[in-house]
Amino acid sequence: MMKFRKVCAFLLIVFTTLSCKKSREATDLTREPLIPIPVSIEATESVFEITRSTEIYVDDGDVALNKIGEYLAARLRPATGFPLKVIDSKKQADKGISLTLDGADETLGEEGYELTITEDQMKLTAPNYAGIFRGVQTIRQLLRYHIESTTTQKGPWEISTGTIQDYPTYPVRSAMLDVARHFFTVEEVKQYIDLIAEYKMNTLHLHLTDDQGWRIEIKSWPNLTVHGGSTQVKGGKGGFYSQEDYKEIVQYASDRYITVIPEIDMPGHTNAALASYPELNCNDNPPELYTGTEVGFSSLCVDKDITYKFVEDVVREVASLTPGSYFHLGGDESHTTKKNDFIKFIDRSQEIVLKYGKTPIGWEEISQSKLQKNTVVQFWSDAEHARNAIKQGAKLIMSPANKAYLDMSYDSTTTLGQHWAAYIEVDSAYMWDPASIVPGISQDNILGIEAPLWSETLMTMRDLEYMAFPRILGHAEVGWSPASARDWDSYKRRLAQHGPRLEARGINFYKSKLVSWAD
Ligand code: NGO
Repeated sequence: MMKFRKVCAFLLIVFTTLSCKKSREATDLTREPLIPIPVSIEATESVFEITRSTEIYVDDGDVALNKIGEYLAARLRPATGFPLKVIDSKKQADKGISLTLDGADETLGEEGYELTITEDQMKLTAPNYAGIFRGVQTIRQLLRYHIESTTTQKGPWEISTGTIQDYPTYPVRSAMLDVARHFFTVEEVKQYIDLIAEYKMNTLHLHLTDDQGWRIEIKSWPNLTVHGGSTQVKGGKGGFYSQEDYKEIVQYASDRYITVIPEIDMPGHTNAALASYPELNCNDNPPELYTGTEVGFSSLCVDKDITYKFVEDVVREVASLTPGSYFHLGGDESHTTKKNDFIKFIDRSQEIVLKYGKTPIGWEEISQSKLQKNTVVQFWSDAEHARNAIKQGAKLIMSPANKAYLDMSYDSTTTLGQHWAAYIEVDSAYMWDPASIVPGISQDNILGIEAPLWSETLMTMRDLEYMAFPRILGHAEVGWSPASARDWDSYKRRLAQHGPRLEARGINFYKSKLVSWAD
């Protein structure tokens, strides 16, 4: 009898232990706080667990996949403390984490992916590497926020089971960084790249030149950086990227499937260049370096031949360092350039950009000139310019200043930023639809969105973070997720869960009172 009881007790323990695995608190993949919200999620209400013995399998001999596997492992190793070996696998793996292009659904497109999670396996498939990289960001967000810690945390590392199918609404989802008003180092730009990558953004627009500073080395015009890069707003010491530095940024971005768009702002916003080379001025008289924050007072001398030699040298050198297909030629606020001169300048500059194999982009004012076939126009405030652009068949990047500008203060108590366009609280930065901003312009006319971070008032990385976070998460979702899936209440709930995640990464973000931040 005693023996029978012991056996029963033993069986009970075994049974409870086994059934525990299945009956762990019900999980629901559809309720995970993902940002941007995926196109479709189906839940199967069980869990997959990353353990000490989990391995990451990638297609055999696929160097790019192996690199993404290592990227994922590097993100997960510190907090889990697990080895997470990346393994080239000859046949499709049926356990652990698998990253594969094999059998992917081509209709997912350039950046789409499918993530299938069962109790035994988490399988990420995509027709292209960019899709795998975006899907990896989803995996990171499916784990508890402790995964962002740089020191070992207590597990378990569970992920709800089910299937996610996902792809972006707009092909361009960009963040702009103004490194001209205040200079930011290569390391700081890399940090920003890492942050935007996590939210599936795919473009970094670098505003490399402005009145207050020229930040990219041009070997044929060295004084641009020697003199023109030597200061910044309020007279700090400024700085610039050597061509090697710039290449390093471009490579770092490209490793994260992010394209860099360089901007050389012309013909206005050029005081730093005008101060560096007398011959670029109509009167050959160079102005002093400028450390204020006014806009619209400078212009290259549009009638001089040397101006176009300058433009061509700069475009040639920067284009040769830039693998991405776009070159941003600025074109905003040339208030001291006569309209005809402006048009003449933009016409010639577009041709120069095309000559060096790049597609021109310019701020909305360039739609006053004759746009080349593929020239892209960036809307920021004037609906008429945007409509002129689409009349000419151009596509738009939408950066409405009163929604997408990250340098706008949150409210009247924000000590950083400006508010000429609006105060932009976290809800306002989320509740906008690129296709409804300008009457007469629809989704078909739009290539994507961009959230620009102008740096007149921003001096440090902490300043940048405070203005960008959490608003940039909202812009990332506006660009990625279908309008039908976007909803402030759902977003607010998900964003609340990102608070601890941002904190774990040490990001100085604005804790808006509109959000009930999770502890
Ligand atoms: C404007 C201006 C920039 C300023 C920014 C500040 C554009 C396209 N040009 O936007 O030079 O830095 O506002 O918000």
